[in-house]
Amino acid sequence: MNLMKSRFSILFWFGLAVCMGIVMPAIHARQTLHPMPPSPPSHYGGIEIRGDAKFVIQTRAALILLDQKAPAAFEKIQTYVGMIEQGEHSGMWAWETPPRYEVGDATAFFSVTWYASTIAHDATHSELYAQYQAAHPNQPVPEDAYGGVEVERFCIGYQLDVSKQIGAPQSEMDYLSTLDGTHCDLDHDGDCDWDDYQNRNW
Ligand SMILES: [Ca+2]
Ligand SMILES: [Ca+2]
Repeated sequence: MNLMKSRFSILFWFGLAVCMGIVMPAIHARQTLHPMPPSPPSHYGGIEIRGDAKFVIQTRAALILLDQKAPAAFEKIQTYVGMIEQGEHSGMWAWETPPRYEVGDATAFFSVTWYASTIAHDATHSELYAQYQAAHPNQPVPEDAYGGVEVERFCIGYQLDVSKQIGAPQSEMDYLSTLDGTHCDLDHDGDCDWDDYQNRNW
């Protein structure tokens, strides 16, 4: 009887351990393969935020920081960015209604200050697009009106100003100081086009 009991108990624990061993990695793999489900649309200051719950929390933190520490930049963002959406890469879709800043996780979760500064950077691209469009009604907006090396330099300069205002770490400002406006030309063929966008790891 005692022998039966201990054999049962060994088998029981062995069985449990085996199950745990199989189930836990399976749960882990499932979490890795499928991101969190999207949250219902969230808003901050009139800007719609779309993505999973972690992304919404991080985006709100970045917008609150801008609202409190860089109010002029925040006002520009409210004017020229209508939606911030979690995506595979980061890019500003200035010609959409409303203008949409798509953000990859590498950018959004690097730090709240870095993320906030990129929102200010991309709002500047959108502002340039909208300003050209307002000045030239019913005309297509040329790419160099809101993109290209000179525009990138301008947007990076603005991003650096905003980084200072929001108390970004020195390392982030040092990094921005090293950029010369060609960071978007990932295949080094002299332009920043769709091929480069597809190659972005940010
Ligand atoms: Ca290129
Ligand atoms: Ca190209």
